[in-house]
Amino acid sequence: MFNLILFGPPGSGKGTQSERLIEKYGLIHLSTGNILREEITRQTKLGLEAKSLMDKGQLVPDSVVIGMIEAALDTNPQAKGFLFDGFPRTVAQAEALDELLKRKNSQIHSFIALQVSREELVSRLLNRGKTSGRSDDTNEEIIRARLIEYENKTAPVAGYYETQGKLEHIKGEGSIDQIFDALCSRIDAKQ
Ligand code: B4P
Repeated sequence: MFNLILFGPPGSGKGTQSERLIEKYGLIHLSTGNILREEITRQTKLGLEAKSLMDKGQLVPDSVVIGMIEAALDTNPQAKGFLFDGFPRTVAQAEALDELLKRKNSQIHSFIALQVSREELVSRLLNRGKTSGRSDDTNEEIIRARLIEYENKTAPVAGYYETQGKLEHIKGEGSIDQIFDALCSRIDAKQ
């Protein structure tokens, strides 16, 4: 099994690169953002609660996303490995993930953080908002609130994996192909 966390602020390219990585390495893509948006589309109770937080640029409660990941791990017992995209976003989520994987006699093998400047992130997200229909991408104030939430609650997750000797950084600016190649060489070195 090979389990990878692709980490970085909103707009750093996690979703974009994940699409390519799962194809190349045959991993199951677990994006908590995508799962939450599916709940919103289906107008479930969870989706409606999540939408009100996401539209303010805030994180959804840990218990909700941990439960979603647990269910996704359980429904894919034969997986070659998982690519976690947008999860964990808090240290509590990281601890819970370690515990869930331990129960399956597995662990995180690689943690790669994409580094992108703040102004580039804002510009990418505003640009995506023009076509994606995502309500959290259309307003600059909400985008900046998401970046502050990231600095306060999510950035410390990198330190958690650093103490495990797993943290690696990659420059997330440049062409999508260049970044993909850099990611693949780090992943290949781990397999
Ligand atoms: P996510 O769906 O994870 O959204 P994101 O961080 O905005 O997207 P991502 O980072 O994947 O986008 P990408 O860079 O690929 O989360 C949305 C919300 O859900 C959160 O704010 C939170 O409320 C909630 N949530 C999700 N997970 C949670 C959790 N675990 N706990 C609590 N709450 C949670 O793409 C951005 C844009 O950049 C695209 O338009 C892309 O085309 C462009 N781009 C990508 N690479 C580029 C490059 N190299 N050059 C130029 N543009 C590029």
